[in-house]
Order: sequence, then C-alpha cells, then structure tokens
Amino acid sequence: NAIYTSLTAQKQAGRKSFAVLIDPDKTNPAALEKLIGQSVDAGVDYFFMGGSLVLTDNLDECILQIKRSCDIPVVLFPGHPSQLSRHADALLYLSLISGRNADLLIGQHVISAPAVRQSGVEVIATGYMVIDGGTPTAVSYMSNAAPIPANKDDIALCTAMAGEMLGKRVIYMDAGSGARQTISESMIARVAAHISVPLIVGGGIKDPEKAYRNCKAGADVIVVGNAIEKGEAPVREIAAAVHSLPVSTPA
Ligand code: 1GP
Repeated sequence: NAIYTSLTAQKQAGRKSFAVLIDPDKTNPAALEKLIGQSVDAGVDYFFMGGSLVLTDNLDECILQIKRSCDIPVVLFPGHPSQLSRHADALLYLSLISGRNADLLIGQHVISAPAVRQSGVEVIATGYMVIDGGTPTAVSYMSNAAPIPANKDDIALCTAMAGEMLGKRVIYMDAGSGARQTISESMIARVAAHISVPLIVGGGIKDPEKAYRNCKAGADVIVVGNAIEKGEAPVREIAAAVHSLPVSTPA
C-alpha cells in the first residue's frame, strides 16, 4: 500500500502534493517526454492517468514510457473500467458518490473487480464527487448524473462525510476537466474540516495562486490536467506553490 501510505503520511505532516493528470488519448511520445522532464524538474508528486473516452490503447505504453524515465508514481484515474494497467502504481477505484447512478456507484466495479484484483495494482477506494463547474464537462455528461451545485457546501460536506463513513479512503472533489468555474475554497474548507482522509481537488485549475488557496483551504492533493495539456499552466510554479505549504511560523 505504498501510495496510500504516502498520501496519509503527507497529510499528517501537513504537506501538500501536486498531481499532473495525463489523458493517454491526448498525448504522444514526444509531448509526454517533454512533460516528464518538466515534471521531474518541478518535483511533481504523482502522475494521474485517465480520460473520459478510450480512443486508443495507449495506456500501457504511456505508463511504460514514464517508468523508463523517472520515479514519479503513476496513479490510474479511470474514466472507464477498461482503463486498467498492471504497470501502474495504484488505482483510484472511483465510486461516484455525488451521483445517483447505480452503475457508477457499484455496477462498473462488479464488472471490473476480477480484472482489478488480478492486476495486482494497489487499490484506493475513492469517494468521487463531481461539483458543478459552470459548464458541461465530459464527466458531467458521461456520468449521466447531476453534479453537486457549486454553492451547496452542505451537500458536499454531508456527501464526503457519508463517503468516509462508508469506508472510502480518499475523497476526490472534481469540477470536471476544463471546468470554467473551479470548486470554491469555502466548499473545500467545509469538506476538509469534517473528514480525516486525504482530499484530492481538481477541475479547471490553471494558476499557482488558485492551487495555493485550495491547499490552504484544506486540499491535500491538487490535480491539473487540461491547462497543462494546452500549455497554459506553469508546472514548476504550481508545484512550488503547492509545496510552499505548510508555511512554518517562527517560534
Ligand atoms: C479532471 O480533476 C481533473 O478530472 C483535472 O481537471 O483537466 O481541468 O485540470 P483539469
């Protein structure tokens, strides 16, 4: 359980992590090589791997390319049960607890369970919460489930609490890839104050200031995908902002 052990140890120490999300359908070996180099220089903590569609069978090859070049762990963040690779370090086994679509709560897990078990990949039970990002995102469309309204902090809080009590070992709050509106810091703070498991936050984050404020509000892991893919987000500066916490107060 190396990845989960490190997530919880980081949380206990108040250290924040930065994950770069890679969609295997939207990269190529040259772009990935460049991103790996930038990520190593920046001290990125994790690569998350996944996408909403499975257009190519690029997943294994992307992970192997990463494994050949660096030690940054690869964590699967699958949009579909077929996005599984034994070469990954861990799998966020996502249950869409914000939705009321039984298939994404348990149905797809029943289908994928034997393959997941057989892969030998570390499984991290994840309470996945989609928050309205102000614009239809792939996840809001594909999940066929209503997201939590952006201003309903109480619903988010109760959903996360229920997820934790049901045994989810991390909570992932996601405004959806490319969301116009990121999750509010007030919602992050409310959720973080009431759960003890690590909190992952993503969706529409582009700049170091927002990443920093999310961490201050209580996020433990910040995920950025779309803006890095488009070359709009500075990997090094976001990593530095995330890693600047906790700010040590003079004795
Ligand atoms: C999406 O949380 C991730 O599922 C990251 O979102 O691609 O907008 O950074 P972005």
